[in-house]
Parts: sequence; structure tokens; C-alpha cells
Amino acid sequence: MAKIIIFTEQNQYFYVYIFIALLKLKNMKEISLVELENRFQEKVDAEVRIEPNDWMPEEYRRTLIRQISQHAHSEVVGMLPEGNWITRAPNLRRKAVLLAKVQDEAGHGLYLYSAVETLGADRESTIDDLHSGKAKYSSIFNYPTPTWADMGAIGWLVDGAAIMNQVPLCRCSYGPYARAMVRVCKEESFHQRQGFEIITVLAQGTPEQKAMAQDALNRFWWPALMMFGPNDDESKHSKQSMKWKIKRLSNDDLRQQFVDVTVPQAELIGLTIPDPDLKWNKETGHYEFGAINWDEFWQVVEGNGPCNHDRIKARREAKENGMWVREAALAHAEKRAARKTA
Ligand code: BYC
Repeated sequence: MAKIIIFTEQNQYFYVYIFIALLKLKNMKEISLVELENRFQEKVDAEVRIEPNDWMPEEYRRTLIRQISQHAHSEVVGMLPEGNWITRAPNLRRKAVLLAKVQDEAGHGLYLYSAVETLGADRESTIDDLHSGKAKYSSIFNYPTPTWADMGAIGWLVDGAAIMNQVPLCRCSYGPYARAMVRVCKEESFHQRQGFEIITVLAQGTPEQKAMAQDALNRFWWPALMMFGPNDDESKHSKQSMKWKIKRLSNDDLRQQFVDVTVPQAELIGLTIPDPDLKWNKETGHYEFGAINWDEFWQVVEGNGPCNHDRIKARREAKENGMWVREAALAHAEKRAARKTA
């Protein structure tokens, strides 16, 4: 039965008092959210790491879940183009090294999925988002690897670009991500060197081998530059992510660093960067480079690259084919638990 509040001389002060108290409570809540956000930003500015149980703005949490899960997916999908060459590596040493590299990438994916879980995200649904096409992963892994020289180009250029991007992430404001990056970067540096060694040996080999190395550089150069993401004025997350010190350097600054470091490496091994506009600018102390084909980039990001379909299919099948192992492990765990309680 609905109650009707009747104001009488006796109770009117009581209701006014309740009303004012409720108003105060509402304002207190608002003030405390602003206050919490200010304190959070002060902590970030003072370079104090944010840990999983600390208060954080919801948007900060969402940004990290997005970026770290995309990063994890990139590591796992990134195993495919190279995994494709493990059985065809030219000798035992190359096979062992490539196998170790691909296993490292699986490890990176696992640390990163764990880091995502520290933010309250569910690992299984994060992976399902990759399989349904909802979640992104790095554009670079949607290009084919038809020759052995591509293993060199991936290590040299793709891992090289990844290190450039990930070294600043070791200083990311979120503790678990930053700590994961320290180990990832050490391993990436081994990956970059093994790639550079492969491409150097080919570049100094027979004319056919040199041509194969040049062809791999021609195909991977521009996609490697795209890895850093859209230009700064098109990058919708950069400003906020830099304020929160998730990102320390902008997409364009990192891309420029990569070009400045990589061009002399190509010259050293006698390969030509496939960019007629590339030139050294004495005044700025940087290389100027040609326009990136952003239409191609967005096509690939949106699922229309040469290998997007195959990559997702392979990941879905891996999950389905491994289902029986997970089910068997669970059934075994249940039997053991039942035996203990019996
Ligand atoms: N590909 O506002 P922006 C490896 C998306 S794997 C696809 O600049 P943000 C390896 C971006 O997500 C290492 N999508 O974004 C493994 C956003 O979309 P949503 C991979 C891209 O986050 C195996 C939109 O474009 N490294 O090393 O501020 C073998 C707007 O961009 C890409 C990482 O994952 C792209 N390339 O900056 C070998 C590093 N670029 O989410 C090697 C971690 C941008 O709004 N991630 N997008 O729909 C990052 O550092 C940053 O997320 C990015 C982008 C610099 C990539």
C-alpha cells in the first residue's frame, strides 16, 4: 500500500533534515570521485606505479584491458607466420632458434593475458573476442611469409619495431604490464638479433639469396612502419594514454626512431629501403620518409588483409582441437578432489 507523507508541524523539520542529509551525501559522492581522480593523477605524475588493488578510473582500466589484450592477441597470432617455417628452416641450428623464438611469443601472450586478468577481465571471453573478430591484433601479422628471408625480415623489422614500442612500456604506469614488458623486451632483443643475422647472411650470399632478402624487405618495410599505429593527429587514444603514462612516446615519435635506427642497418648489409622519398635531413638529424598508405592499414585492421581470415581460423581451430586436453585435465582434477573428500 502506498504511503502518503503528511507534513505536520511536528514532523516537517525531520523531513527537511533528511532531505538536506541526502543532498549532502550525493555531493560528497561526487566530490570524492573527483578527488579520487585527482589523487590518481598525482600518483601517476609522481611516477608511483598503479597496482591491481589500487583505485583507478574505469576508463583507465578499460584502456589497459583493450591495449594489453590486443598486445596478447598479437603475440599469439604472431606465432603463426613464423610457426609456418619451423619444419622448413634450412638447418638444425636455425630450426632450434626459430622454435625457441616462437615459444617465447607464446610465453609473452601468457604473461599478457595474466596481466589482463589482474584488471578484472575474464581470460576466456577476452580470447573469444579475438576469435569472433571483435578484438584487434597487430596489423603486421596479416601478411604472408612465402620465403625463408621473411623470417629474417620479421625478426629484424617486426621485432625491431616491437622493441622500439615496448621499451617505453617498461615504464608504463600500470605495474603488472610494465613488469611483463621488462622480460618481453629482453627476449625481443634476442629475436631482433636472430632476424638480423638471417637477413645479413642472405644479403651476403648468392645473388638469388640477396634478391630474396631484398624482396622480403620490400614487402615488410611499409607494414612494419604501420605497426606503430595511425599518425598522432589520427590517434584517438594517445592523448589520454600519455596523460596516464600508459604510453610514454607518441606513435609518430616511435616510428621516426625506428626509421632512424633501421636505415643505417639496411645500408650496412647492402639492402635498399623501398622508399624513393627517403632522405637524411641534416638539420633535424632524422630521416624523412614517404607517405604511408593508410587505406591499406585500415583495410588490414578491419579484417581485409591478405591473411586475416586464415589467422583467425587457425586460432579458432587451435582452441577447438585443444578442448579435449582441457576437459580431460578438469575431469582428472574433479576425480582427485572427489577421492580426497571420500
Ligand atoms: N594494428 O589511438 P591509437 C610482437 C588500432 S607483437 C592493429 O593510436 P593506441 C611480435 C588501435 O588499437 C607486439 N590495430 O591506439 C609477436 C585503436 O583501435 P581501437 C605488438 C592498430 O592503443 C610475434 C586504433 O587503431 N605490440 O612483438 O593508443 C612475432 C587507433 O589507434 C594498430 C603491441 O601490441 C596496429 N598496428 O596505440 C614477432 C604494443 N595500431 O582499440 C613480434 C602494445 C593502432 O580503438 N600496443 N591500432 O578499436 C600499443 O603500444 C598501442 O596499442 C599501439 C596503438 C601503439 C599499437
